[in-house]
Amino acid sequence: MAKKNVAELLLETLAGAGVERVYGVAGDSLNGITDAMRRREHPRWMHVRHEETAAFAAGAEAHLTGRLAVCAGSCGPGNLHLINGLYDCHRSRVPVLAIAAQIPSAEIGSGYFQETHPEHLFAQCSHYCELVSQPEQMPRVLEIAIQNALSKSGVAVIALPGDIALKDAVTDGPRLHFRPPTPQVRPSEEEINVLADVLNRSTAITILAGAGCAGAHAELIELAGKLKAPIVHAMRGKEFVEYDNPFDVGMTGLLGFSSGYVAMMTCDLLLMLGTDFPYQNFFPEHATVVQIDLRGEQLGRRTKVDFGYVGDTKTTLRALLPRLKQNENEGHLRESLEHYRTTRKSLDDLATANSGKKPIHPQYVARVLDELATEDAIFTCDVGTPTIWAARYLKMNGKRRLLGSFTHGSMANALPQAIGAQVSYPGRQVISMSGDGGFAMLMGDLLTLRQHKLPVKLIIFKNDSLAFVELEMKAAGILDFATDLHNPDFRKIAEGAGLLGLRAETPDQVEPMVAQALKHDGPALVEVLVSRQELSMPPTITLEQAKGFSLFMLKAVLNGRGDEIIDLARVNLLRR
Ligand SMILES: Cc1cc2nc3c(=O)[nH]c(=O)nc-3n(C[C@H](O)[C@H](O)[C@H](O)COP(=O)(O)OP(=O)(O)OC[C@H]3O[C@@H](n4cnc5c(N)ncnc54)[C@H](O)[C@@H]3O)c2cc1C
Ligand SMILES: Cc1ncc(C[n+]2csc(CCOP(=O)(O)OP(=O)(O)O)c2C)c(N)n1
Ligand SMILES: [Mg+2]
Repeated sequence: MAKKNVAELLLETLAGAGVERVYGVAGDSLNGITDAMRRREHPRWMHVRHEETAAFAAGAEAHLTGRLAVCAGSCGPGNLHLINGLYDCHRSRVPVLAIAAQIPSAEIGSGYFQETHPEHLFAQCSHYCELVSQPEQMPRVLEIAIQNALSKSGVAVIALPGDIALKDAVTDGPRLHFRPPTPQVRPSEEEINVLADVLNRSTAITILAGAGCAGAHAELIELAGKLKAPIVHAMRGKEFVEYDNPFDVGMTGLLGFSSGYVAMMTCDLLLMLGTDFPYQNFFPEHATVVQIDLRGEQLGRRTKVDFGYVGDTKTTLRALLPRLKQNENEGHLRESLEHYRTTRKSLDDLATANSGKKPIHPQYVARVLDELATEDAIFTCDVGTPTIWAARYLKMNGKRRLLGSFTHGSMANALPQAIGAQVSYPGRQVISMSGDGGFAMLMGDLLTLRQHKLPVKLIIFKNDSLAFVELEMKAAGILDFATDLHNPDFRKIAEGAGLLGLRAETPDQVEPMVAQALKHDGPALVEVLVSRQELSMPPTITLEQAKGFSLFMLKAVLNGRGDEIIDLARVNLLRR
C-alpha cells in the first residue's frame, strides 16, 4: 500500500475528531488537502465563494453542534480572507480550526509570491497558531491545535506549506483516542455556603443571565422561584433563557427592553450568571454584585463585583439550590413583571401590518417570521437593525436557535452563518434576517445556496440605507451621511442565481410571500421594502449629552417608538 502523505494524515486526524466537512476556497497551496479529500468520504469539501463565508459558516456549525468545525484558505490572500470570520468565531468562543495554507516552505522569508506570515496574522484571533514545517509535526501539532480550540472554546490555526502537505507522513495515524472530557466545575463548599448566605439575606434580587446558562434552564427557573427574582437576559443568552420562563423581564442594553433595564437598576443584589454583557453603563451602581462564570478571567470585567465565583452554571446551581431559603418578599418580582407586561405590549403594538398600507414596519416582518417559522427553526440575523428585530420579536422555545455576530459585531454574518447552519442541519428550516447592506457585502455566496442546494430562506430588510449607522449618527448629533444605498432589484438577482425571488412592497404582501418562501422546496429570497427610520433618536438627547459618546455609551434604552428614552433619571423615580 502506498504511504500516506501529510495531507491524508491531517484528514484522517480530523475525521477521527468527528469533523464532517471543511469549508473553504481551493488554491494551489491547498491542492494536497483538496486532492486527498477527493479520494475519501470524510471530511467533505464544502466549496463556498469567499473565505470569510467559510469561517462564519464553520463558526455557525460549531455554535449549533458544540463540536469542532473547520475552514481553510489558500496561502496569502486566501487565508487573509478568513480573518474577519475567524475573529467572530474566536470572540464568540466557538471551537473552530482554520487551515491556513502557506507558500512553499523553502521560499518562506524571501518575499515570495503571496507570502504572508500566518503565525503573526492570526495571533490575535486564535488561542494557538503554529506552522507545520516538517512531516514529523503531523499529527501532533494538529492535535494540540484541536485541543486548544475545544478546551479553550475558540479558534486554533495551523499554517501548512503546500509542499509539506504532499510529503510522506512519518506517523501512522492519530495519537489521541479519548472522548472530549466533561469536567464538572463549581465553587468550593465554603464558597457555596457564603454565596447561599449572601442570597438568603437579600430580598430584591435580579438575575442577569447569559449564554453561559445554556443547558441550565431548569436550575435557573428553580433559582428564580426561590429568590423571587426577575430574570434579565443578555443577547447571547436569549436562546437559552427566555422561553418557558415566568420570571422573564426581557433583555437589557440599548436595544433591550426598558423593563430589563429597570429590573437591573432597581435591585439590591444583582446575580450575574454566565454573562459577559459588555455595556458598563447599564449596571447598577449601588447594588451588591455577585458573578458566577466558568472562566475566572471574566469576573469583574464589566462592573464592580462583590462576590465572584468560578463555576459552570448548572453544576453550581445544583450545589446551591438546596441551601437557599424561600424568599417571601415578592414586591421586586411583581413590579418587574408588571413593567415587562407593559413594555412587551408597547413593543407588540408596533409590529402591525398598518391596515395593509405602506410603509412596512420591519417589526411586523419579524413578527410574521416568528409566527410562520417552524418549532425548531434556526435564525441568523445581520448586525444592523435586523439584530434589534430578532432580539425583540423572535420567540425562542428551547428548540429554535438564534445566531448573530453579537460579540465581534461584523456586518454580513447572517447569510454565511445560515449556510453553516443549513449544511449542519439539512432537515431544519434556516432563516437569514439580512440587512440590505450586510447582504450585499457577501452576496457572492448566494451562489453557494444554489451550488449545494441549500434551502436557506433569505429575508432582506430593504431600507436602502445603513440604517443602524444612521441611528448612531443621529445619536451623536451629526447629520446622516454616507449611508444611502442605491440598491438593485434583489429579487431579480436571486432569480438569476437560481433561487425563488419575491418582493413585498406592501404590508399585506408580507405574510403570503414569507409563507410561500418558507414552503418553497429550495433556496428563496424575499426582499421586503421596510421603512427606513423606524427608531428615530428621541429629542431628549442633546448634542451636548451625546458629544464624544457613541450610542452604546449613552445610558439609555431605545423604547422602540423613538419618542422616549428610559434613562437613569427616570429609573431613579421608579426606585422604591
Ligand atoms: C448591533 C448590536 C447591538 C447589541 N445590543 C445589545 C443590547 O442592547 N443588549 C445585549 O444584551 N446585547 C447586545 N448586543 C450583544 C452584545 O454585544 C453581547 O454579545 C451580549 O450582550 C453578550 O451576551 P452574553 O453575556 O449572553 O454572552 P457572552 O458574551 O458569550 O458571555 C457568556 C459568558 O458565559 C461564560 N460561560 C460560558 N459557559 C459557561 C458555563 N457553562 N457556566 C458559566 N459560565 C459560562 C463565558 O465565559 C462568558 O463570560 C448587541 C450586539 C450587536 C451586534
Ligand atoms: C464589516 C463591518 N463594516 C461596518 C460596520 C458598521 N456598521 C454597523 S451596522 C451597519 C449598517 C448595516 O446596514 P444594513 O445591513 O443595511 O442593516 P440596517 O441597519 O440598514 O438594517 C454598519 C455599516 C460593521 N459593523 N461591520
Ligand atoms: Mg439597510
